[in-house]
Amino acid sequence: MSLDSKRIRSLITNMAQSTPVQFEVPDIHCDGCVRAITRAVQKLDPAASVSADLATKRVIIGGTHEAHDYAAAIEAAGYTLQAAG
Ligand SMILES: [Cu+2]
Repeated sequence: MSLDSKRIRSLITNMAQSTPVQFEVPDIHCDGCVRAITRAVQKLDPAASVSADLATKRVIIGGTHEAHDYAAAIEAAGYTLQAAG
């Protein structure tokens, strides 16, 4: 899994920079994915609130890190992001 940070950055420019940040993650298909994404984000930012929703395939993160850092953490866990909204 290689991180395409340029692509991530271009995704982020289309998103609001304030928290909570919201990502659409179409690869979320079970509770295991929800847990994996939650773990990946909280490994980066233990204090973050993470709401990964199986039904809507959205991840909403409240925390102090930059949106692109959260995006990179989720992609590093093996999930592909789409711009939400
Ligand atoms: Cu899964």
